[in-house]
Amino acid sequence: MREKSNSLFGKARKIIPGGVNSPVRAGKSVGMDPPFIASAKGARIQDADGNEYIDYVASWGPMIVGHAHPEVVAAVIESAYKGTSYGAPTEIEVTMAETIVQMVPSVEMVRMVNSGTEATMSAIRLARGVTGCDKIVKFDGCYHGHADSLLVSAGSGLATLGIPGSPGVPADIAAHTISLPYNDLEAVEKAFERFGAEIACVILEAVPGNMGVVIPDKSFVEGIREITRRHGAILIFDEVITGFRLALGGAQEILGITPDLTCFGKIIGGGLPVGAYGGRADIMGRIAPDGDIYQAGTLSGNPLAMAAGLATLDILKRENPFDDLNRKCETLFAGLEKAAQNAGIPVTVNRIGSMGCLFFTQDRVTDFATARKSDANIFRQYFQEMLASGIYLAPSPFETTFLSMAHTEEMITETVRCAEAALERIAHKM
Ligand code: KE4
Repeated sequence: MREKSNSLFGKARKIIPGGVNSPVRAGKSVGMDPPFIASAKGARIQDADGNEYIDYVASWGPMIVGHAHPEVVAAVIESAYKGTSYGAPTEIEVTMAETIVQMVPSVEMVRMVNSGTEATMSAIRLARGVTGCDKIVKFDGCYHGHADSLLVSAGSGLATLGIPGSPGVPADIAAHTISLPYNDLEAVEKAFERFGAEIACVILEAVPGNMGVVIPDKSFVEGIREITRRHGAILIFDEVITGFRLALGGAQEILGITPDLTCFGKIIGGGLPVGAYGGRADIMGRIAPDGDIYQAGTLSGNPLAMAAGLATLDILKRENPFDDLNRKCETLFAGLEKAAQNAGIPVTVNRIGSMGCLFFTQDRVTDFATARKSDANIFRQYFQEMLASGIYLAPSPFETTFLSMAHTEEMITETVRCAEAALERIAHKM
């Protein structure tokens, strides 16, 4: 089964916290030790014991063109032979900036960083610096990385000042964060009535993927755009997941909303460490060294990461796979939903483009409170059954299933067949 993975995990736990370099990989919520991955190609990954899986994690989103795409690999190799980092400006960084500006009309200027966390952390500092305000608004269930101001869980009720979501986050930092229910425009109105003059920005996942997938009400995002404009607060779209995934122009193209700043990550690195934030030139111009708001990074714009990201974006621009990705994702989730219904297991599907999620609840899922009604015990069994059948899902009920260009109809049919058997077995144990 997974002797090599288990042995590696045993060693890892002694010298890496939790045996992993990012908590969600440990799979605590699915009650099993994680397979250690040895290689990947297209839509398939192989673990250290040689077990092969169809991969729907896609490295949490970046691998939209598939693993080890020949053009991406070639670009990285070619770049590596010229050196791996200079700490100096390069032409490829200009090309990446030009590409993002061309693909996302709301972005007039962009700064490269090394992760989604750095992108959102920097965008918030910029918003605070430009407005002179300290408070920020986020939404329960949205994850924007692990910067202090964003590791905040809401107190009960609306327009409540945040409380630290993790030890180590000072209470007086968390107190500047207001966390509200997603899709609740009235709560946003109330927060601005109460704190309007103190609010620097509203940050949201334009289509959340970190409470499972939640579909924004059009009136919600349109309302937030109007409220932020009315109060002079900066609207930040966190498109670390949705950027270049839902469309060439990301979720903002689908939603028809123009944010003031956008945060990117994942796909723009093609699997290498990259983040970026960008938007209105009058705001971005305040960033050092032209401006007075500081942000920096030794490896920002790293040539290998730029090469991998640009190769990925070039493939997306050339192939324009979004309709096909949407169709494949629709087929997958229609099959999964039918499998659950045939097994008599209540399920709700939220899906948009190439990202989707099964919630084991019969209620609609429109925010974190409703997402949490999903039966974690059924999800745990489902995850374990699917992994045993060779289907690699995100090891958490509050993540996203990602389709890539490398997923074939045959793989989707196989996945649905595995789900039918898995859900039947689970139903028989209920
Ligand atoms: P990173 O710092 O992990 O590159 O990006 C943080 C981030 C920001 N915004 C959104 C919408 C994100 O989804 C993320 C990171 N996503 C998680 C899982 N959905 C990364 C997985 C992990 O933490 O290992």
